[in-house]
Amino acid sequence: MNRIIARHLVLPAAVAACAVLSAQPKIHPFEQPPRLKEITTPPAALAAFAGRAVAQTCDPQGSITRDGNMVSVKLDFVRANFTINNPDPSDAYGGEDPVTLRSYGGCKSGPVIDVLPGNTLRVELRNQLDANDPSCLPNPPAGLGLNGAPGVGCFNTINLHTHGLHVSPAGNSDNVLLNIAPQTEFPYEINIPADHPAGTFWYHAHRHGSTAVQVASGASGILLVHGSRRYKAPTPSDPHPIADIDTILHDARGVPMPEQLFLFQQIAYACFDNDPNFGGGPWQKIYTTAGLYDSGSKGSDPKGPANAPWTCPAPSPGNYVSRGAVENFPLQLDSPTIWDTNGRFTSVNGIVEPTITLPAGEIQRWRFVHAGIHDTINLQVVRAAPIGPTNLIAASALTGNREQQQKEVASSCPATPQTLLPQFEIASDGLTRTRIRMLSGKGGYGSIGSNYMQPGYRSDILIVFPEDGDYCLLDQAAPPSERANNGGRGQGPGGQGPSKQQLLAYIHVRGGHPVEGDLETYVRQALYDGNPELPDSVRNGLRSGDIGPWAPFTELPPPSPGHVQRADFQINFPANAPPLFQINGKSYDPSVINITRQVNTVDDWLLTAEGEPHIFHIHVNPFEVMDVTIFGPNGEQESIFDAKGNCKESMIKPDQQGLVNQYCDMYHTFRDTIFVENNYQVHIRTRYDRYIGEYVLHCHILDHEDAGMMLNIQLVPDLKAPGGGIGMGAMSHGH
Ligand SMILES: [Cu+2]
Repeated sequence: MNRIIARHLVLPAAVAACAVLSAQPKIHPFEQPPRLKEITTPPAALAAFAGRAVAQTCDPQGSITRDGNMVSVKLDFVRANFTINNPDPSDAYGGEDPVTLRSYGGCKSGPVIDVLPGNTLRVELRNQLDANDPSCLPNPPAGLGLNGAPGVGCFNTINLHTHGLHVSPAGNSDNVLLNIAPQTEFPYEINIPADHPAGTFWYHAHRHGSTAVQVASGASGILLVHGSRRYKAPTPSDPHPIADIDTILHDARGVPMPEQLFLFQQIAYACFDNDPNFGGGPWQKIYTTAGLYDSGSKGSDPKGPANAPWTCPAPSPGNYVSRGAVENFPLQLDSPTIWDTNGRFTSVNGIVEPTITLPAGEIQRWRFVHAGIHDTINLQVVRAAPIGPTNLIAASALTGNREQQQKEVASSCPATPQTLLPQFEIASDGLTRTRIRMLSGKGGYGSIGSNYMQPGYRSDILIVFPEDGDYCLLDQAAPPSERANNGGRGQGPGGQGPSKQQLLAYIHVRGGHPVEGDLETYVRQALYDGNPELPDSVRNGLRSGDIGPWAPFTELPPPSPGHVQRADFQINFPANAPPLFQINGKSYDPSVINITRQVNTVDDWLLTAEGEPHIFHIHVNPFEVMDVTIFGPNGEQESIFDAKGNCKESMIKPDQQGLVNQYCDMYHTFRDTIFVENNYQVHIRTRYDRYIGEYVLHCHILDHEDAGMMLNIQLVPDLKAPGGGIGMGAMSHGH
């Protein structure tokens, strides 16, 4: 590791000369998220993952024990002290901001949990937070809660949601209606069915009212279901045998493609002035470059503290600056533009702008998880300008706050059709696609090389770097006219981004072997060459991008007539009252079942959003994206897709990141989370497979969810039977 650092620390003279404030930029090597200590030897199917020695600088609190199909995880939920690197040279802490955050396991990212289909995942969740929780009082102090949005608060009460897993939502399983109070332990038991698809999933806090505060603190981790089911030929009785993409991602000798995990977090820490003489209690005043930001200064002055980057001044006698924390919902989370203005960086496995080093010519599997709460990440991989005046990317040496870095990023990481590196997406939301989707700068519809990720999304890509050089992993900014929040009507600020460019990681490609020619052909040929045991027709399919045999789902049957549900997302602004965050005209009421459906039936859903875009997520079952339509000039609906399922050329603008583009290549794919843009209608279909119980659908902009944008849905065995098939029809629960 030291050698890598030394090699890239050679700074061009221009940088060295102006780097007065910080002696030299500190390089932060890319790290995988931490893994828990394995008490037992993992089974062979996991040895390459769970058993491997991954460089990690944080040992999470807890452990994993495996006994046959039983996987027992001990996991502590704690308030942990650590630092988050800050590239701003004026940072008072020398580039390492001290923070105190709620965390699964005590590290910046939750530990990775590796499981197999058929495993029973037991999680002994120990909530070690302080039982004295002022945010849980009936009338919490001003900032700790959200006036008018009942339920926001109890930031020390948690639970555990396994996002994307097809498991029971009831009892001790993936039940987000549970409240695990501080100083209690709870045994989760999640039965992952033997026919569960392998893929990239994640877990996060989901207790209504504290979800956003906790996830914005980093309370999330990656959950991988690894699969070893090899391709089987279809038969009349089993026309689509289950097979895992994991089994074909290797070379001809069986050496697996190296795999990297990317947990993107948007940790919204602020340093507060916690003057004990201030009557309103702690967590009311945030330090910014424009003075203190509090509920009284939450105005619209563009130069005021409400719109200034947050800072962490050094403590001194007479000032009571806190460590970085996420404690104040209205100030830190409840604004569509706060992630733009607060100056914080999207981190990768807890590290801001880490440096990845890898060889040319090596095909790697990168698993992306968007664990942020709020803002779009528009992922691009871009070849750095080879001879910049400063060559900051080569030196891993960008300094400055986000604002200051933007100019450098734009010149060092120019995104053009020539510089964009293709991403070959093999799975979206953890579920293997039927065809490899190429995101590239070269030709074709939607081909702007961008991988739009909304909070909750996952994307698995294959990537290969053709030659030595320096590259940028970018969250690319969209021009104002194409920002999600604009709604196509020229209104509003650029909330829910991506409105400001950010470098997510430096990529240094050194050694290996250069790739001549077309990367798509190279990747497809590698899959062909790596799997000589497959039947010729299937193997030839790989050479044309067909990975259908490893996709877990085939087309859903149409629903019975009348099986149409709606989810209309809307923020309503009543006079003289706080805004109401609603779905279908209702804010969340934990005591009400909003929708009751029968298990093993199929529904179509129509998703819409008004005013600003929202993100639909439903638990337990994935859905199939049937269509996306847009209002035509006369109010009629027009599909964005042509007859083949490709985005219509007339709908997209070449070389730009139009809003339509993020839906291109979603036609008839399966997902569990989807962006719902203003003026669009998203048509999805889902089968309520296997599991009964109560669970939720909600906006995955998590401050919206906490503020009320969530519904309860109940699945029952039989809608026509007494009690929906649950209990005795005439059963009385009273006395
Ligand atoms: Cu929303």
